[in-house]
Amino acid sequence: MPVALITGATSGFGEACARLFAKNGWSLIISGRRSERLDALAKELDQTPVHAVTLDVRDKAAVDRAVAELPPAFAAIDLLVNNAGLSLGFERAHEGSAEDWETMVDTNVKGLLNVTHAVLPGMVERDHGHVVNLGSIAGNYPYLFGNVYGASKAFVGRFTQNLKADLLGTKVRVTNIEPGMAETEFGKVRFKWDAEKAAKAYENMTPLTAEDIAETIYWAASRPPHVTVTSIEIWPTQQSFGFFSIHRDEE
Ligand code: NDP
Ligand code: 8X3
Repeated sequence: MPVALITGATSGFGEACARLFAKNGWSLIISGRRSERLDALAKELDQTPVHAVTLDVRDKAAVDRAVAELPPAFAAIDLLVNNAGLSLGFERAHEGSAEDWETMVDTNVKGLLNVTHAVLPGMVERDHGHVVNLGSIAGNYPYLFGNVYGASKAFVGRFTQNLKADLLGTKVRVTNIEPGMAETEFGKVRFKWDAEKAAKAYENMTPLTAEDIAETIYWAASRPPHVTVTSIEIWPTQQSFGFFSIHRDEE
């Protein structure tokens, strides 16, 4: 059975990926900070071998320990879905919170590096594996209030390309998935659990779903070994460059 490590499996894309990969016969290492959600997901997927690890990706020592101490059946990771991430706050840069900026960089940039650093050497040693990163359209195009979040996702895009360069000569693949607006807990986190504001962002448009993204990740991961999908932008039909429905009220 192939093994996938999914970060941020307690919600949204990560949780949908866990369900889809389980359905397709994968073993799973699911991780996130909210243990009770990991336990519930493991229970739901009771036909699937699941190893649940409560983990904050910002804690490098904990990430290293979690990967070093994997039970033997889960130790050879075939697929890493570097999904844990967040956007915090939605304001112009000169009004932004330094603490929010630091949390975004620590999670979306350094957290993704921590997990990659712990997992990638094993993949190269086995000459087999796939790293799927969660970038965003926010990393490719600027938009109002996107400042640090978009920059953190631009990092993910370029890091993915540079991994591709470094991995030439190995059979390890890398992919950057770059979604537009998808309705998950992401909006609630971005608006600090102001549910009304979060919902407003999706007013008069049909956002992507977590399942849309899980299917996209699954498609990229299930191409034959000689095919690497380096990046996929996936947009809601009713979103376009620089557009958020909430801007109409903010400006
Ligand atoms: P959710 O908020 O639904 O899920 C985010 C996940 O990340 C949660 O499981 C959360 O788990 C985890 N996470 C956050 N911080 C940490 C941390 N420090 N350590 C470990 N896990 C953490 O959002 P989505 O599913 O929508 O987002 C997933 C990824 O996709 C993110 O990287 C996001 O930036 C990206 N993305 C989202 C888009 C969207 O519109 N929804 C579009 C484009 C990209 P827990 O809190 O339990 O730790
Ligand atoms: C999140 C997608 O469109 O909110 O990465 O920037 S968007």
